[in-house]
Amino acid sequence: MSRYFQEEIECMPFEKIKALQDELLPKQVRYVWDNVPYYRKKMEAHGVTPDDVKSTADLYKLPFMSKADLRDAYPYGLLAVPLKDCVRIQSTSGTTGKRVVAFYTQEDIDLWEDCTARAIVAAGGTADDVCQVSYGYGLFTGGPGLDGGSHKVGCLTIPTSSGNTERQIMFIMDLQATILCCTPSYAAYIGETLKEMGYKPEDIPLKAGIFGAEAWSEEMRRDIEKTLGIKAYDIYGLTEISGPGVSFECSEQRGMHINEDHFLAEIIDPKTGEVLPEGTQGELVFTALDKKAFPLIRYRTRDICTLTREKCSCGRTHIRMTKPKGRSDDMLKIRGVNVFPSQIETVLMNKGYAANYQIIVGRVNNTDTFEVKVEMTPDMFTDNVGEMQARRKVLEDGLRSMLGIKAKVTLVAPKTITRSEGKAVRVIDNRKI
Ligand code: DLL
Repeated sequence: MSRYFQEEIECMPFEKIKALQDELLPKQVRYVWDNVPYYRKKMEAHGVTPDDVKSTADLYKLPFMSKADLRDAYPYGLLAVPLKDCVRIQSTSGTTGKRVVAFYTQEDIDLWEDCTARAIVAAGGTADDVCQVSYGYGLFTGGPGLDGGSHKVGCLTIPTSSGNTERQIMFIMDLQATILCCTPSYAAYIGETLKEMGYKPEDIPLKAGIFGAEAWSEEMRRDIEKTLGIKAYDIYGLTEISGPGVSFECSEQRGMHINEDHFLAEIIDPKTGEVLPEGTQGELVFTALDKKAFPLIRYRTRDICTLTREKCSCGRTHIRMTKPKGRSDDMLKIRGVNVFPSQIETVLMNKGYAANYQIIVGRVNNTDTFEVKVEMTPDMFTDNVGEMQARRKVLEDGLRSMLGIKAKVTLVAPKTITRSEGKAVRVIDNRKI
């Protein structure tokens, strides 16, 4: 068994996990208070000092951090070590222009790569595997994160980065890649291209995929698994907290285990900030328990999911999070109704379409317009008007029953919606509000 199945940590009894977190949290709060004046001011304004935090039971007393804090403190305001101790930055585009820049010491990078190594091992990876990393390399954490984990597991790593799909396929086939790491939308595109090139699932050497960085539905998972002849594992993470590997799926494929020796998770009501009991859906909040350079406490992710500590047959005891439905800031409010792109994806895929769609929202005479552009698969494509109308109606009915509001469906010819090599852009919101 690989040394990156860290059984003594990953399968710790709950009481031990709790004891570890109870020990780490007060230390980390004191560390941040001592080293990050921005956070110290925030705590003072909130009327709390490190003396008030004796265990995880006191977590609720601490103020939240959000993207707004990262923007205010940009670029160095949240750094807890001298810049000379940092060895790397990673970055992600912020929603309002300013980028989020996260800093890492070598220790932070080791911690992060341990997490992605655990994810690769949970997907069945060993030193015998050939792991193709088709997430973008560079400022995005996907490429560097999985690359580091793949090295730690001892896989032969193919650092293709994203893009140039024909070259991706050449390496998969010529070097007999067994594990593919990329966004689910790019995996679907690679699968579609392989199929067009005449490859059947049994011709493709891949056995597993580690796909994340964006919301994807169970239906999309099944579709990718079928096309590539693999088992597809979800992986979650965010730059602010380290990158991919904050949580990952095991062979059960029923939620992602959060690496609780490093990250403490809570679910809160996004409106009131109230901490919600296990099993309730809400916004995921993370505290990094032992990061050095960029140690965030109670960071609001905006991701909506639920947590469960139900026993997992893989033996891991770390708490599991459900697939995030999408970010609360990706959620569309259309005619007053909350709509997640992933709900639309579920309807389309259940009706036999691939995940090639676009959601276009606008506003005419103070009323929201809502159109879903859906690409037909080549075998559906026809110029028979009656058949097209019937197809459209099936989708419109399905969307209405899923969402409770009417959408206009436009069917478009195969290959007319731009494919994504990284995170897919599914929503075009033309409302200027
Ligand atoms: O996307 C890190 C990552 C890279 C995760 C590769 C997995 C694989 P950011 O660019 O900072 O980091 O974006 C983080 O992406 O808050 C979620 O909204 C979304 N996200 C990440 N993983 C998943 C997932 C990387 N498995 C933001 N399912 C997060 C749904 C995900 N959403």
